[in-house]
Amino acid sequence: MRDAGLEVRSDAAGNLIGRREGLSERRAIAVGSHIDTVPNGGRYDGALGVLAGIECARALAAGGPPLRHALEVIAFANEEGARGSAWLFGSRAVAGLLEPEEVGRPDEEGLALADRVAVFTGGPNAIDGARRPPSDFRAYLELHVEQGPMLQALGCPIGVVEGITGRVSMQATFRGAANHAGTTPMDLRRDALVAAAHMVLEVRRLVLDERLARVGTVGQLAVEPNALNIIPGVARVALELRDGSDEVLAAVPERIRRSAEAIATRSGTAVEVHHLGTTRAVPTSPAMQAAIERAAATCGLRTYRLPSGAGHDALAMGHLTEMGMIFVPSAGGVSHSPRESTSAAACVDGCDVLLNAIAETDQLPVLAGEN
Ligand code: HGY
Ligand code: MN
Ligand code: MN
Repeated sequence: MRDAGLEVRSDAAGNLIGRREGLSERRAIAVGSHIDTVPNGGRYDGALGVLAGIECARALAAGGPPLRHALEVIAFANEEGARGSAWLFGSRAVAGLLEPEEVGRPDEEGLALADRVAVFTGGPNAIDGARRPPSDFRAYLELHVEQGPMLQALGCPIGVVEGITGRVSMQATFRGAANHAGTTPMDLRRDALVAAAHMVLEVRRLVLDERLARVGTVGQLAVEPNALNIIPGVARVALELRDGSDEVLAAVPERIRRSAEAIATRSGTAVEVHHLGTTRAVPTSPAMQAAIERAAATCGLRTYRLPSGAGHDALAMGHLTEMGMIFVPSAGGVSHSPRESTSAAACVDGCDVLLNAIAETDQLPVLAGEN
């Protein structure tokens, strides 16, 4: 970031922030995305937005009209929540949206996010130091691969995101009785994994048959003692459901809880259901949608408006300031996989539109409180 004319610092949540002052206004136009990814993920999810932000800063430093506003390029930490299930961790720390319970919950290695962050920030409550006021920003823009099939299917180079999905994440731990796989009669078993297997299919049924949410996924399963010849005593599933409507998502925890308890009763097991978190859906700003469309027109590129089924740091930043997202096509709509791919030409298109969207945003009316 430094060779792009940016002063670089890291904050108390592990985000990296590069900043260059503007001609007259202190508020920043912030761009960026996340530098983490998922296990066995792809090379574009997050990385494209960070590299494009740095490239825009470099281009602006090398020439072009000086901006009225400051420019910030932010590389957010732990957007995927691969550590401790708190997704959008770095950006929600900036927006002040992290729940104490999330950062205090031990993760799969028994360490809480607050402990992990304290290692490099010097204190368990330092995460609050990452929080920033709305008055720091004029707007936030994020370039990201679509991670879906729409743009490629339409042959359209640029997506203008209308809104970012909300999500409910939960955990259900079924407890039965570990026992000998060879000597325990089938009718005397209390098999926790059988209960968890019913839960996996129930999430799918609730979404497909009852329309509980737009999508539902069980992505994690842990079995104890996890041995070939032992009837599983404990089985833990982690699940998430997503929808663009907060009202739809509000009904999810109680419905999932009821289903888990019914499965436990039928299977002779006990179940503990934890609601890990709810992230509200956030619309993008109409002014940012229009700025992106003008920027794409300047680049001679067609656009298409679409919702995002994926979560993004822009969702958290949308709680602080006007927010917009630019999508470029994903080959085959694939993401969160080594097969994730976006052409170099599409990445360049996205970067060009991001640069012009920064310039368009810089011309928007100055907000009160600018100094
Ligand atoms: O899970 C998501 O939607 C994003 O990739 N973090
Ligand atoms: Mn992702
Ligand atoms: Mn992402």
